[in-house]
Amino acid sequence: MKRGRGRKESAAAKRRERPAGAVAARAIRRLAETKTDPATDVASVRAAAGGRGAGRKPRAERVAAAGTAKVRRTRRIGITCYSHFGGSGVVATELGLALARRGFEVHFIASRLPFRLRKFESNVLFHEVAPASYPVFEQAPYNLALSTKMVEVVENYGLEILHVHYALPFAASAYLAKQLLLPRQLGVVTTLHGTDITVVGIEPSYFRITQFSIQSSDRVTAVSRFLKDRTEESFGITKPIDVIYNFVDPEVFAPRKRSGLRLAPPHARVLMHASNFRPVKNIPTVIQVFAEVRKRVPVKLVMVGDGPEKAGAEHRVRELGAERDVLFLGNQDCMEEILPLADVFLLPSSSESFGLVALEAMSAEVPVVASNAGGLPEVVEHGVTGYLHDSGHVDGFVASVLRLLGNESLRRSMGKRARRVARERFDVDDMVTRYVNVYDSLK
Ligand code: GMT
Repeated sequence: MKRGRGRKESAAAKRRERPAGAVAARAIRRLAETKTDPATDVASVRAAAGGRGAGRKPRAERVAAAGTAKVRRTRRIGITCYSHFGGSGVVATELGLALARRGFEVHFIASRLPFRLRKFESNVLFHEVAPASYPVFEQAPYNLALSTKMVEVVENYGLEILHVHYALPFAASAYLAKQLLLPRQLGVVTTLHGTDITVVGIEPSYFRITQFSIQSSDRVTAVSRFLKDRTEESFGITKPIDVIYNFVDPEVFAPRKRSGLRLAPPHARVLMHASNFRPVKNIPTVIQVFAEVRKRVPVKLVMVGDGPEKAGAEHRVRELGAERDVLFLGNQDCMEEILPLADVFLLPSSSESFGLVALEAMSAEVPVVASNAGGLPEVVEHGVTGYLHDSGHVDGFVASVLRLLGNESLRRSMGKRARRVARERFDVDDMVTRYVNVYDSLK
């Protein structure tokens, strides 16, 4: 590559090193302020944020206290995740935003701006990984460009920790970055999300590298007990794995407000599904359940998301002659506006390590009818916050959906219990505190 072109490209790369959101100057001013604040220590921040040892204050107060409490020195962390639609990217982004509000300096290192990074937050910067292409490459090696970018950001910004979400290939890239940086110490935390363990990680072509990079991470977390157990069984991982559940902000995912938004006429009920339309989501069952329910109750099916199974689902809906009753919304990033419009949320996955969208529905007071696969029973309690059935048990799903749609007081009371459980067991502040504890244990 010619020198002149290299210089031009590195200028372009510098422009990509930008704080997320538009108001870069404000972010930089805030960064400068936090960096020089010598006053107190991390424990007081944790206590202010409602961590262990802190009296349980109202959430708004806890967040405000966490945001204003002073830290001895700013902690700098890199977060790598998939930026496209998907639960692991949502968790990584919401965690990063919450850490920034607690005074961390957060550096997202990814192929593009994570889709949920849609609000401006000072202390949050974004570094784009752009692998150079070359005619010899069959595919540009993203993993290597990622390791290189990780090294660069750690060195330039003094990061102490890299937290990667989804083992493949991010834990391997972080391992390589750590080796390249020696003797400098860098903590690598890997969060396992689902198919990195249950589907793709166990493929013979990835098994050994997945196993090695999990075992080599300094700390490993999994989003459910199911996923922790499965990781230990499938990969023989011997190092401790902390279970930190996914979380939801109940102030964001809240019950339906009186608004003009509507997905169905007043006499019809709304059955909703949202996913990335991959085979594990069991999309044919969603359509089958809807078709059966529709024979008995006026109902609209709202399908949110996109993926390989969507075309087949659209085809099946046309075969049923039900186009007018099914709305395929495609990918949407304002799920907090859409989920509360559902009467029942349906998630019949054949494999699901957690089911973040089910939790978001619960937080919005929508009862969930789901499969009992993987970690879903840790989120949805059968007969309390929704109903669980084997993923192939169409009649069970139909009966549960009809029971809820036919009894408004049952539907409402289950919805309320679902929201209470979401608040009490999966609160964002509690889970973020648990991640901070993991970072603290690296010292
Ligand atoms: O593992 C995947 O399929 C991708 C991943 C994602 O990015 O959406 O989904 C997993 O992680 C989510 C966040 O932790 C979990 O809520 C999903 O249950 C999990 N998906 C599966 O296990 C199929």
